[in-house]
Formats: sequence, structure tokens, C-alpha cells
Amino acid sequence: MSPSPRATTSRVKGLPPGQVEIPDFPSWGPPEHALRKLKVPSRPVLSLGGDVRTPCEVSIEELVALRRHEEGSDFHWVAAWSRRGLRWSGYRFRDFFDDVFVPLAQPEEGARYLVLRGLDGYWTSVPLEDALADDVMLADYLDGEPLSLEHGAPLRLVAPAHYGYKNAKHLCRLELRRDKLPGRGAEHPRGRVVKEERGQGKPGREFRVMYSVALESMLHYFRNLRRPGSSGGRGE
Ligand SMILES: Nc1nc2c(c(=O)[nH]1)N[C@H]1C(S)=C(S)[C@@H](COP(=O)(O)O)O[C@H]1N2
Ligand SMILES: [Mo]
Repeated sequence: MSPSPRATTSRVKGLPPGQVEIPDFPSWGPPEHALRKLKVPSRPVLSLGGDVRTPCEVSIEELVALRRHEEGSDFHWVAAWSRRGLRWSGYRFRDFFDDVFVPLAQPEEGARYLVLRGLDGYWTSVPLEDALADDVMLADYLDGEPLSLEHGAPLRLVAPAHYGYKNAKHLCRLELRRDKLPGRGAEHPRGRVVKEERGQGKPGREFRVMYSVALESMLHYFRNLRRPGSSGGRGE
């Protein structure tokens, strides 16, 4: 099935505004990050910092003490493709925040923004309030398999109400901040799918139309992308 590259102006049933369903799950990322050779450490850690009283590190293995959480959700790319029905397993971000981040790192008063950083140098940020929503996860399994490198091993954020670019992969550091950060690059500081917060300075609909011109070739590129040293970029 070859998905249509046309920008949709009408709303497809069950999908957020402007999104078109695709059957696979290609791995995406700005090439400066996505093409970087990545090595996951044998004992990966998350460093916790920013506006906190006690910057510290927590081993990802230690998260098994949290209650495992599974959730099915759809994944929406800013370039207007959606993949429906992914099954993630991992931990609720809120459980991690309440039971690990707050007691260990001790956030300062008024720290309300969360910065997420990956092993490949990628970063993004979301209001903490958005990260604490019910469906936001730190995931280490996808569709019953350990998370692949392409999709974010060892641990990634899954925030289904937010565009793909907020779903940081290969997490290695989380920071809380008092001050709002601008969006990274062209990304919207909030990035909510339902409000079509695709980027900065223009209505989402305009970004959608702009992306539609390059969509087919972008999708082809990412479907065939091979990260150096990994098994390949095919979604399925
Ligand atoms: N660490 C890291 N996280 C990342 C990226 C990246 O290149 N590196 N790309 C982002 C973008 S732009 C998107 S659309 C999604 C894609 O997720 P996927 O590769 O699992 O499809 O991951 C996001 N998280
Ligand atoms: Mo993206």
C-alpha cells in the first residue's frame, strides 16, 4: 500500500487533524542524530539534573522496581503520517517521576519544564504537566519485543498526544527547569497533536501543506535508513 502524499484537509475518522495512516513504523530523526553511530552502554543510566537540589544518576535496570505498564497507542509524525495501534511496555512516566525523580533529585520549587536528552545528542522539552499525563510512558518494549535501537533503546519517551519529535529516544538525561525552553529547531514548544502544534510561527495547517510536498520522498528516505552498526531502518 502506498500512502497518499496529499495533505488532507478533511479530518480522517479517528485520526487527529491532518494525519494520514501508514501501515509500517519507520524510524525517524534529524539525520545529524539519526545517522550517528550509537553505542548503548552495558549499564545504561539516566542522569537527573537541572533545577534540582540533588543531581544524581539512576541505573535504568533499577526501574524494574516500578510497576510495569502496558499501553496501546498511535504515533503521530509532525509530517502528517500516523501509525496506529503500537503496543508499548515500560513504566508510566508519572510513576517514575513520583517514585524516583522527586525523592532522588528533589526538584526546586517552580521547576515546571522537562528536558529530555538522548545518547545521540538529540534533545526536546515538554511542560512537566504534559509528561505527567496518564498515557505518557518510559518504554523499553514495543509490540512484545525489547525496544530496537532504531526505535529508541534502551529507553524512550512515549507521549502519544504529542508529535513524534517530543518522543525522545535513547534517553540518558532528564532535566527539570524553571524557565521555559524554546522548542528545539523548528519544533513547537508544546507539540500537541490535537491542536496541530506542528511548529513555531505558523498555524499547523500551513506546516502540513509544506510537508506534503516532500512527504513521499522523506518517507522513502527514512524507510531505507540504516543506522550505522544496527540492523536497519525498516519499520516491519
Ligand atoms: N534520541 C532521539 N530521539 C528522537 C529522535 C532522534 O533522532 N534521536 N527523533 C525524533 C523524531 S523527529 C521522531 S518523529 C521520533 C521518531 O520515532 P521512531 O524513530 O521510533 O519512529 O523520534 C524522536 N525522538
Ligand atoms: Mo519527526
